[in-house]
Amino acid sequence: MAVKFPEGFYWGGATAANQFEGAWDVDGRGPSVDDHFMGGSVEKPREITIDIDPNKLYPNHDGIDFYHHYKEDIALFAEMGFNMFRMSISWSRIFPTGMEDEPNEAGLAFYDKVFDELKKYNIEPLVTLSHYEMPYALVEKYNGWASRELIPLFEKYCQTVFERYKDKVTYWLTFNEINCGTSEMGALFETSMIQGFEGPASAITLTPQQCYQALHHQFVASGRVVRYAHEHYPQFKMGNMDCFILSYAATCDPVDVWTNECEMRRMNWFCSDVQVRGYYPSYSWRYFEEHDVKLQMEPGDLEDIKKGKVDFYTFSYYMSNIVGTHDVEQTAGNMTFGGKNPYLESTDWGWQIDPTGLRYALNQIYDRYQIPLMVVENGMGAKDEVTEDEKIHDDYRISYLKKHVTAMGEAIHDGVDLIGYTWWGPIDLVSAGTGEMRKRYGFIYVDKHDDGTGTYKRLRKDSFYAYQKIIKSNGTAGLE
Ligand code: BGP
Repeated sequence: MAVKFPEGFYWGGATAANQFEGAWDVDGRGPSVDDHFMGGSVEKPREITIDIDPNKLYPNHDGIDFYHHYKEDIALFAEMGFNMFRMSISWSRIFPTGMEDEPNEAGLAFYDKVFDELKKYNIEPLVTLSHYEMPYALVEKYNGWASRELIPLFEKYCQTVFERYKDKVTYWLTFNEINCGTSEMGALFETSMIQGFEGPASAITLTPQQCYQALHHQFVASGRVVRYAHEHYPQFKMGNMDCFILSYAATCDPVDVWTNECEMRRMNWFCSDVQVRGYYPSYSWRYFEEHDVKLQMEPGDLEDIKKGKVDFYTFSYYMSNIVGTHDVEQTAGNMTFGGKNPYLESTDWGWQIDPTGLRYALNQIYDRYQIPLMVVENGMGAKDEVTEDEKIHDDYRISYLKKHVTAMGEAIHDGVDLIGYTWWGPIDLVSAGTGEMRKRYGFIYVDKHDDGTGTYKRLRKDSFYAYQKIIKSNGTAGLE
């Protein structure tokens, strides 16, 4: 049966300010948390420093310099046929420390230019309000989302950008991969609780109490912001964003099946159950009891969560894992480690490639929530070779793309209300997990390297044309 995507389906790409804008200290921008992260690799975790050492390399400082290349880059996205572009706003470009009363006009003006450029090509922006980036001053003063004080500061920032861009942006996401906050490694990125910390990112220790308390603050912040948006800008569509790490039971031993169910709840369902349904799921109370979590709440918190339900559900999907109680070999993955599945192949970074899992995830999510879905990140990090005549033959990426688009077509045929797909890193950018440039996701190659060298020249890879063909036919051609 041929894959069929609905009319008006959104095709595009996804990015995050800290990973591609560069210009980290330009036009009044304040340092953001990720400006304190050095580069690493799978073997060597990213090093975090309290002070920024001019003799060290911080890859996010320059990113791929979208700040000065946005016109060229958006023209390339338009050439591929994008009708949606996911990006985030850098909070510290708008409020350099997060605590100013007045926003930084130069920062606001930059995003005006970006949105105007997108409009020129009829590309709809999808804006993440917080994508692993908060002003570092808020880490220093409040230890990130550990503190309730962040709620009003986040509200002020959101209200500022809502008012400024109300005629330019309709689709908004509150927190990127909020569910990563349920685990230590993810919480490091997601909740920025690294006050006074220096050393390898892997050395961070956080208790469940710290993680879930920080998440509670984010749920309240998200609820208030969504509610505010609905009341003041009825045209806005507000979404959540989860990192969906699908897991399968490693065996049919019922104990494995139950263990996996618990893992699916923790990793994939807990945060979206709160943000989509508007309340803490029934299973969370036992989990809190058994993990020594005592949430501190204030009157009105649960009401804010209830009144701030999202309109659509979005997620990233890269891979799947297996979970079980018997001997399970471990492999690396997105913000996590997980069991190795003997039926799947992996990328060079150990992420297991599972397009059928995407169809399965889409069905599971839609059955549970019955609201429109978007896949707002999916992609393959790989090492690319540039030939002498400046070509990049990335068949592996094309194959990954086709299989995942086919899986989405199947899910739509299954009855899932899927409305958009934005490939992660349509242009090469700095990896979040490892800080590497050589882990490339793009359809567009950027001449920028891990040692900081490079001309920033952009080149079209073979996958550029493959995606262009898929988009042009609205997913009916180019999948063979
Ligand atoms: C997601 C993040 C992105 C992105 C992507 C790929 O978890 O939302 O910011 O980076 O994963 O991960 P990585 O960059 O570690 O390869």
